[in-house]
Amino acid sequence: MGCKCTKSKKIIKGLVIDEDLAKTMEKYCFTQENINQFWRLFLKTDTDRSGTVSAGEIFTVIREKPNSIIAPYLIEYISDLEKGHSDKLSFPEFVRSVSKLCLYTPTQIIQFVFKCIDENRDDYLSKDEIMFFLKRQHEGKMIFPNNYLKSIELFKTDRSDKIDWMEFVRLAREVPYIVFPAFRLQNSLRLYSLGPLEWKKVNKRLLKKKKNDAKEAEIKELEMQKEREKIWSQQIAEWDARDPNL
Ligand SMILES: [Ca+2]
Ligand SMILES: [Ca+2]
Repeated sequence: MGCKCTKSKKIIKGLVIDEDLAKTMEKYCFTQENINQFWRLFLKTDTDRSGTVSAGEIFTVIREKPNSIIAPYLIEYISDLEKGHSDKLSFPEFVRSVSKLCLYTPTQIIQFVFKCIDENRDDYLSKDEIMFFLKRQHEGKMIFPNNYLKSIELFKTDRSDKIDWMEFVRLAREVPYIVFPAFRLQNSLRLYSLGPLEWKKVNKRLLKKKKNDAKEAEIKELEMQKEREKIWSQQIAEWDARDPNL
């Protein structure tokens, strides 16, 4: 079932709701006011007025520096989301990307970090891949402190070249700073976009929509079942009414 909440309030000046954006609004059950808020944020973020936003521009608006420990996570997130385009986001892409990250559950955040580090995309992490991720530099300076690397070296694994998802969850518990910046990024994006309270409301609406959709699917299935039973009973009746002499 669609969401009726997208029809309230007026569209603000300059904002164009194309098919792509309308789909995102429907998917995330956004109100018109939510999209207006996103538009205001987009204009504020797009400081060079290019019509797109870059990771650097997002850093400014969420008050982070390019050498902050959350930088590698945001850069990975944007480049992974919009592969094939560029490292710049149009307005519909911006809304979609920010929303996706803001609505991630804690497990999804850890999965996202796993994906960021899994350079060769084989669904395993090697200690080398983790080291590579942590050795990132900005303008010749290390982003992560040296003791981060030491903790990874000391972390006991069954095999240092094949850390699977379950083992990574254990690592994230024992060495939380590896996932902590991603949670901080989510918090900042929530704070500077719709605000934590509004994100809670969006979550509630999404949950309600999910329940309604499940209910509708159940009703549809029952109707189909009734229809199938009707056809069967008609066929049985025809069978029973047949002339036994034929
Ligand atoms: Ca720009
Ligand atoms: Ca890998």
